[in-house]
Amino acid sequence: SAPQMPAVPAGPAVMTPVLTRRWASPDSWSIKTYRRLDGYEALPKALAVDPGRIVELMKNSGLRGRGGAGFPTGLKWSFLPQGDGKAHYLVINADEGEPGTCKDIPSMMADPHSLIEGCIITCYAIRSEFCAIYVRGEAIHSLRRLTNAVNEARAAGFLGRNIMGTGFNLEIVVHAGAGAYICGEETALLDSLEGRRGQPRLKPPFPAVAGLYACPTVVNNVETIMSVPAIVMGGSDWYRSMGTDKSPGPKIFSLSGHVTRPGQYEAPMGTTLRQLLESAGGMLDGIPLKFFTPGGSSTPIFTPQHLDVPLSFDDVAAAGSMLGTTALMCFNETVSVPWAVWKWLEFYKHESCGKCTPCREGTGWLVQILRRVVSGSGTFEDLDTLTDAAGNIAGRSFCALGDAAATPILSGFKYFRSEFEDLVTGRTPPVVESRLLVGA
Ligand code: L3W
Ligand code: SF4
Repeated sequence: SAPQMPAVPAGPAVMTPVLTRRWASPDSWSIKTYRRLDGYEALPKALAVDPGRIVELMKNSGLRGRGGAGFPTGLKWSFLPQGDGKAHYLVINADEGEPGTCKDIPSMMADPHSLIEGCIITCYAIRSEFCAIYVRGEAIHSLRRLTNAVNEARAAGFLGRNIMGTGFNLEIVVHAGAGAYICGEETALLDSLEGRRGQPRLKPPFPAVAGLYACPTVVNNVETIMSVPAIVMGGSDWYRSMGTDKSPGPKIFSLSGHVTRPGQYEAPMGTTLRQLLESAGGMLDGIPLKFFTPGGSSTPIFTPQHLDVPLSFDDVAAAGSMLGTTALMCFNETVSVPWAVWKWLEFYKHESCGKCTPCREGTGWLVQILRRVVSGSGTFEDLDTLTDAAGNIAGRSFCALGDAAATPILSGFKYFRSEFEDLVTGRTPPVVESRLLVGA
């Protein structure tokens, strides 16, 4: 059964309006509003110093990638070889597809110029004259908004040739994917951008060495690059005054599921789910929390015993999961864990790109077995096969999607194995009728 929710009093999350501070302003997406609220003021500051100093600033700030892995941003930028005579590229991963994640698309809708200003500063720092923003295919509204914002920025002289009279040239292209989850994996994204079928490449070489068109490329998440203008304006000490020592800065947490006020909550890294829930009005209708994901369905689930885990990269890892994309999907006591695991596995099976056998074949097996279990015709042997197959997919797949597919099963069994057993023995009724299972 689910662990009881511990009664630890805590104050509401300390909000840090940095990334979201313009969201509530009228026409927040227009260049007029952006400039009225200090927009494009970081750019001349950055262009006035040597590019290497911007890279140093990012290193000192401790900014870590917001796309899921938390890789140090300044370090990634510093990997690009200098004086190599090759083109350098910046590619923005705006393919937000991780289940539960809803931070990048709202950010691009509310404040596209923060991303564009961040792109211009980043390109200057890494000596790139071309940037592509790869937007998830379904998010056509953010594609339109970004395209308009790019046009506004060009008309204002922030893009094109000889930007602000500095001799720096830059073009930004906004590109729509076709709606494949795997294109959020950085090398599959690059293949897709080059016009090929999006499938992961072997790493190394990392994109920093051989990325877009085999040239040194920085691939960063939207929220990462949106943080750049604020760091240029405020400095690294200011940035480090928020968050934790190893995970500094503010973060946009996506709260979804059985929450009174789901949405985006900006707070310092290290804020706990308990604090975020207080800001979000608590659990819907007061029905207690049963389990949650700290960073999307690819991260091992947590239970109420983890409500006070600081949501930073290291603290979440120490507690046995991953911060991922800070997509906090909250499920109350009415939700069957096997049902949620089955739903997630249907997603991973559908999105598996088919390149490697453990993931392509394994996700299919897992789904077949889970369908039997949730419809009441599973066996104890099925439960053993589930954990065995998931354990063999994890660590043996070509990219992180295979590991991610195994994660809900392994963590679901870790905390809630009895729920799977109860379905097998018939102690609980099936969570879905077998006639409703498409392709079962
Ligand atoms: C140069 C080295 N670069 C690492 C770079 C690398 C990449 C970044 C992180 O997965 C996670 C995944 C999902 N020289 C380098 C180097 N890099 N070593 O650093 O690399 P890595 O391999 O640790 O992670 P990744 O492949 O980028 C991201 C998890 O995020 N996730 C999914 C997120 C989904 C989205 C989305 O919806 N778009 O973000 C959620 O948890 O499972 O573990 O840039 O090149 N020696
Ligand atoms: Fe494709 Fe899955 Fe293999 Fe990744 S793990 S390469 S998504 S088949």
